[in-house]
Amino acid sequence: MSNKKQLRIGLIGCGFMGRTHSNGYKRVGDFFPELTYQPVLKAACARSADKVKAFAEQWGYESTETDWKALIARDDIDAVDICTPNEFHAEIAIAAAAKGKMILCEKPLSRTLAEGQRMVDAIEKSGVKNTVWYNYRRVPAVTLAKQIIDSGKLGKIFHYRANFLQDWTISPELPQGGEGLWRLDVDAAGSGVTGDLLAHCIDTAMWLNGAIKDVSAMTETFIKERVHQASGKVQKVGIDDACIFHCHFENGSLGLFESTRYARGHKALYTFEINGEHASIRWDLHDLNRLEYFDHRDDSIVRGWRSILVTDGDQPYMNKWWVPGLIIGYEHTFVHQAADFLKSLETGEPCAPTFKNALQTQKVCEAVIDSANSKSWKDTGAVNM
Ligand code: SOE
Repeated sequence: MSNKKQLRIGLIGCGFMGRTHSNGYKRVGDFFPELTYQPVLKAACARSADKVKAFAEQWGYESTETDWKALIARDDIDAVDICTPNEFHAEIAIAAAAKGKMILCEKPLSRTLAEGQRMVDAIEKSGVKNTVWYNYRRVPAVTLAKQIIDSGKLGKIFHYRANFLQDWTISPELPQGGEGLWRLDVDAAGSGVTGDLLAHCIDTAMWLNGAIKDVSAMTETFIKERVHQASGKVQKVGIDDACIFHCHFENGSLGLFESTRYARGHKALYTFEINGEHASIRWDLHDLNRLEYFDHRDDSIVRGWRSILVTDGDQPYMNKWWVPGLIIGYEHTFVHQAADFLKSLETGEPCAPTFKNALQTQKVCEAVIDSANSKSWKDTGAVNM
């Protein structure tokens, strides 16, 4: 009989993200045995009864629901995990907060800033614990980058550069809307690459380098019309297929960000580089265990880019896994976030990024879209948190 406290999870949305989060909950107790809380997979929810049943059997959920309102009404659910398309985040989160449920929400927080603000207001009113799954913060090499920057090793930071490149929407035959393709439908997603991919880059950037003050952006929609899965009709495409923006950070550094789903050959290439007065750092999702580091203060005869394989026990999260030299992957970032959330229940500390943190990212996303539409610089209103 376990003496752990239970965190009874109700997960809504059984797609790709439902799987990543479920895997996080299932693994966390094995690798973080010191935690007082353990997740219990109480209920999974999706509109299709067949789909949710299969999902629950596959991942070990005790029960199923086909209506999220029924799920959040249940007394045996402590925390609601929102893995739905973006269009449902606000409605579910606000209702769940009113019922006093903790909320773990998939990124981006919301489709628009106004929606995100309503979500923040709701969790502040009810005081429920909350977090948003910006999982790349919890790649050990990225967390190490944060520690190195905070230690001051880079000195004054001059430049922040990030890319998130994909190529999966190049075909004009691809419909918009519906399962798997809601990311192409502006009503469901809110925006295209800005909210889906750049949001990750912006979250990491503001975590590592502070608030983004203002932006100048351009967006492009290469395929202007696509068949909509719901109506079967050809409809205007409302999302941005590609977005490039530059910006000023609050700390005086310059930022350059690019994201597209039209970079043939790239499936999910997330990279960033930061250049400081003394040192630089760069990271690449496709080699996620490595952090590249250059320090100008090194002796000139050995000076050069170091490739740090982040697998040692004294590097972030790695004492939880195997032995030095053995690597981990994408799925581990979700285990780490689950662990940090459970830990935050013990300590009473927030589990960042909270809704409030994620709202800062929404502010930048909104300013990016406004800037592109108006062809002008926009202040973001984002603050250091
Ligand atoms: C889109 O293809 C996507 O799955 C994003 O929605 C995720 O957030 C990103 O991590 C990978 O790409």
